[in-house]
Amino acid sequence: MRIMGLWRFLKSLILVNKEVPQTRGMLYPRESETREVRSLDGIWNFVRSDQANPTQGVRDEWYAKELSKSRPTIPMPVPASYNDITTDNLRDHVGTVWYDRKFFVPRSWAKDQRIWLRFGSVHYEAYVWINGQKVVKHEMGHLPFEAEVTDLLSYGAENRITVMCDNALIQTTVPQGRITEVPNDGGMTIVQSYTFDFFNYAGIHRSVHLYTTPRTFIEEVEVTTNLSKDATIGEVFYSVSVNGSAANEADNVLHIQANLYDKEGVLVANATSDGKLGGKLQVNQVKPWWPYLMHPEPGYLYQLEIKLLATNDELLDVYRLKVGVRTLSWNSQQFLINGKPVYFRGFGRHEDADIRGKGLDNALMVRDFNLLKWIGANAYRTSHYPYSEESMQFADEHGIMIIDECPSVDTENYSQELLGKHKSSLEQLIHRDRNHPSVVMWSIANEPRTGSVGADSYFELVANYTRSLDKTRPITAAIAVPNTQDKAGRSLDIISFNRYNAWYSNAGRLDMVTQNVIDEAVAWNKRYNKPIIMSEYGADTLEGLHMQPAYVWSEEFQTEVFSRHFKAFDELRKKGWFIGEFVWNFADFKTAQSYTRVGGNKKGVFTRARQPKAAAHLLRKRYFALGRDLDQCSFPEDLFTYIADLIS
Ligand code: BDP
Repeated sequence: MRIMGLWRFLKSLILVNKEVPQTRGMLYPRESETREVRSLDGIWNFVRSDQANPTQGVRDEWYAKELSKSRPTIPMPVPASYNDITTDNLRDHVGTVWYDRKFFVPRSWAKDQRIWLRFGSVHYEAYVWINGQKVVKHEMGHLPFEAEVTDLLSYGAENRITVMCDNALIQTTVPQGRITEVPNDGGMTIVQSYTFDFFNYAGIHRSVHLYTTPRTFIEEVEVTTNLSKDATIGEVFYSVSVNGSAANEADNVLHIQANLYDKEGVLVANATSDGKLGGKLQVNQVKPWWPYLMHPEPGYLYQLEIKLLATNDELLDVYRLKVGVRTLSWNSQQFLINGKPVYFRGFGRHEDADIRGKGLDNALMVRDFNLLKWIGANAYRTSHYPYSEESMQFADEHGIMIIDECPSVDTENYSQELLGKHKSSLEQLIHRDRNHPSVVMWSIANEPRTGSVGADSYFELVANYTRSLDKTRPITAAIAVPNTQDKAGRSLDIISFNRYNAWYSNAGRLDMVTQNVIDEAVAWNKRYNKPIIMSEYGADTLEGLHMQPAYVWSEEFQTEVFSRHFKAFDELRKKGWFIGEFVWNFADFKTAQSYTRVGGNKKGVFTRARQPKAAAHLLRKRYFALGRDLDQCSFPEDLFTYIADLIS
């Protein structure tokens, strides 16, 4: 018996590198002379299942007719998390919920086109029906999925879409959680627990689109770029794949006409491909893509126009996307963009706001970018999951560098099934984000338990898989185990570490920050001989709480904690391999309920309503000072408040 148990344990440690499903298509929906896009956002009908009976709706075929025929419905906005919309305990619901709505499909769409249904993201698992017919199932929050619905729609008529969404997290989902049945005052209840420190918001989080394509259409576009040594000539390599029957006709050699336009709309390069549908555009006097404050004209984007043509030059399809021309490189000391060393000054963040939770909100996104630029940040990490496609496009436009993180948080209990899902999350992420110039690094996990048995082979497999999908960007993970215990760093290109000196260790001891930060960064570098980033540091701070001398939770304390870290960072910068500092967190955010959280995590530099705490003003001075010192940026006029003639 004992031997059998040991054998089972040992077998669970042997992980093999199995194939994961590959994403197809999923270009961001854009209108063109050959494509139409229609939003299905708005108010949908909503039903929650009984927690004890989550599959009842499937068994009783709620999707076969309007939801309101099976259960009373309530109105629910899309996109939004459903949790904070109502006044009852929907917030803590575990299991499935249902959405439906009706929409018209115009008669004109019936002719010679294909229709696609695309979700920006549904957390965590989604099942979709159109007019009662099953369309698609997708597992994994924060990532898009789509399916063709051409043959399921009624044209010139009303249609119905039904979505079932399941928020349950278990040990083999990404991220992981646990579902348990525990006694309560009513008998037994289902409880969802998780170790990660943000609320498990759920629902249809991003936009739902219907879009049309021609019968034969541009399904994929992949772009990479290069710069000449003196950065005057840019190269844009494009590769296209096509879906549709015209691609299979023997005498029809499809080809691509690729046109590149600058910001003023002037054509700066063009090329015609052969039947392999790929090629190169050369841009003379190129304007490279630079990060914010590293160059007077950051975030420069060209527009790439891809035209799919038949043998007789008949235009089949047109798709346009923005392209930034830049190079990335890295070694054991530095990370460089366009040949220039980068020092990251940024944030860990969350997609989080009151009422809408993790729902896409353009007002919030634009406000956040205004604050990022106001404070002089040049980067953020999409802690701890992929952020909206709209925000990635915004980062491209504004020159904000992104460390793009997959949804694996506190990764543990390594198993073959988890490995498959984890790899799939990276495959979906890279497929979605590979063309964004703002994405400069992949983060394969946050605070994985990399000291545990099995962590070394698990992360080697995850990192190698990520590298096999994209060789143009380095790989990191935000690690929190002590460096002496870590088994993943050897598989990474850049080491990021999270540590809360004067908070989770030596709470309140401002005299125990600077040297500890220096010592830990040095130890990581010594162990792996790779560039080092401090990817999280900070202190919970209750807006409006003031205490002098500084005391934990006060605005004074957060300011002091930051300042002690700045001292360490400046020492470390002299060493040549310390390449960035990321505050935890950009803004206050909601977490699960716990006695360590007052209304959520309060480590924000901004409140949840996006107003600055005292430390924001200090951080702003530092980020601009670094920008001036390293990249010769100029100071905003209001950076220093006038005090007296003697001080400037
Ligand atoms: C780190 C986690 C982050 C938490 C933070 C904290 O990476 O998600 O929110 O701690 O506790 O360990 O504030």
